[in-house]
Amino acid sequence: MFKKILVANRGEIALRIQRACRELGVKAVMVYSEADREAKYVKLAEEAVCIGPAPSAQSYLNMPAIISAAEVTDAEAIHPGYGFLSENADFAERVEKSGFQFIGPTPESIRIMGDKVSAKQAMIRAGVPCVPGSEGELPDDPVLIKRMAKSVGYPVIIKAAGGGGGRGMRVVHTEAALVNAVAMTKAEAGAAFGNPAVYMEKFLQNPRHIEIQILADKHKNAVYLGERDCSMQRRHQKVLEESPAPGISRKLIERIGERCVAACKKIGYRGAGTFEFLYEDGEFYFIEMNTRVQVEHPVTEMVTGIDIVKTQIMVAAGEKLPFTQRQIEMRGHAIECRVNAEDPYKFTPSPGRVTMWHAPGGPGVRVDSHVYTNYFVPPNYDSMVGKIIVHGDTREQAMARMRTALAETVVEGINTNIPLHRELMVDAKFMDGGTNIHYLEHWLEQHKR
Ligand code: MV4
Repeated sequence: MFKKILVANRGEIALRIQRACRELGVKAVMVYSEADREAKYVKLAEEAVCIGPAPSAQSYLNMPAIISAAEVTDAEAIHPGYGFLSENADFAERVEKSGFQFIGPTPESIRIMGDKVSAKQAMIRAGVPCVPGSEGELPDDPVLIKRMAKSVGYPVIIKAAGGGGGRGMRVVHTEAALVNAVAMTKAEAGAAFGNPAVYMEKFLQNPRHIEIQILADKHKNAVYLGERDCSMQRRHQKVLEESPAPGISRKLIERIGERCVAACKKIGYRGAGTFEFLYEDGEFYFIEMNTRVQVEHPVTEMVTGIDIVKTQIMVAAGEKLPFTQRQIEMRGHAIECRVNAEDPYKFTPSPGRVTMWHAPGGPGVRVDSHVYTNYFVPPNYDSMVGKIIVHGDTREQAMARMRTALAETVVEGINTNIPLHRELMVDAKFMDGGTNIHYLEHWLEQHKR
C-alpha cells in the first residue's frame, strides 16, 4: 500500500478521499487554492499545499503546480477525485511520467472513453448494447448522412465525439433539417472541443438514465456493483440519485452488469468506472463511460457495503479486488440528495458565509460535506456543498428517512436547494418511482413561483 497520496481536488470529495486514506493508514496531502484556505479537510490535514489563486485554471487545473506539490511532499500517488483533471488523459500521463501512480485507469482508457466515437466502438466490439446509429464518425457526404438517418429512423440526435455530459448535441426531426444540423454541430464541436467529429444515434424520447458502477484491478478481475437511477436532473445536472433503480428486474441488471464486466476485461480497464445507459421500454442502451469516481458513488456504497474510494486506492496500489462478484449483494435501498448553494427554484448560485450548518443524523443517514458553521462557500467553484444519503430496507423506508433527514437539516446564511428536495420527497410520481429524465424540468415548469 502507498505511504502517502496527494488529493488533487476540493470540497466534499477531497474530504471523502481524506477519510478513505485515514482508514487505510495512508497519509493524505491536501492541496488547496487561496479561496479554500479555510476548508475543513485543510484544517484536518497533516500536510497541505497551496497550489495557486482561486480560479480553477490557476489551481485545481494547474498540472505543474499539482505535480510539484506531489514532488515536494514525497507522495507516491495522486487521486484526482471528480471534475477538474479527473478525466484528463494528458494529466494521467504526466502524473505517471513524473513517477507517480495515477489513481484511476490508464491514460489510454481515459482517452478512448473521452472520445465518444471510440468509446462506442469499443463497447459495440465488447458486446455492450448501444443506441442504434452511425457506429462511427459521420461521413461528409450529405447523401450518405441522409441514407443513414433514414435507416436509423427520425428523430435522430447528432453528438460530438469530443462532447459528453450533454455538451455538443442536436436533435433532428426531419430530413430537411439534417444536413445543416450536422454542419452546425461539427462547427461548434470543432470550436469547443478541437475535434469536429460527430456521430448519429436514434433519439430516444423518454428514457431513464441508469448507470452501472464497476471496479477493476490490475489482475484482470472486474465486478459490477449494481446500478444507480440518475434520471432526476435539470440541464444535465443530477439532483438526486438512488439505487436500486425502481421497477427494473434484477435479471436484466445482472445481464447488463455482466456485459460491462466483460467489456472492462476486454479493454484492460482498471479502477472505478461507470457505464451510462439510457433505459427505455425495457431495453438498455450504452451512451458514455465515466472513468472517475462519481458524485453519486455513496448510494452504491450504502447498498453494497463496499467502500469505492478505498478500493480505488487499493487497486491503484496493485492489490487484487478483495471480493468476487458472488460476494457482492445489494441490500435495501439508498437515496442521495445533492445539497447545492443555490436558489431552490431559480437555480442562481448562492455563495457566501454559512452562519449555521446543522447536519441530520440517525439510523441509515450519511452526510458527505466539508461545510461547517461559519464556513465561507467560495463563488469560484461548483455550487454543490454536500450530499445527504440515506439507506433503508425498502425504498419507502429510505424516502421516510430522507424526509426526516431533510427536516432536521438547518443551513443558514446561504440559500440551498433543500426546499426542492423536501417537495420531491413527497411528490406522488417520484414516490411511485421510475420517472424519466424530463420529469424534473416538467415538474419545475408546473410548479413555477
Ligand atoms: C441521448 C438522449 C436521447 N437519445 N441520446 C445527454 C447527456 C449525454 N450523456 C447524453 N444525453 C442524452 N443522450 C439519445 N440517443 C437524451 C440525452 C439526454 C439526457 C441523458 C441523460 C440524462 C439527462 C438527459 C437530459 C437530456 C438529454
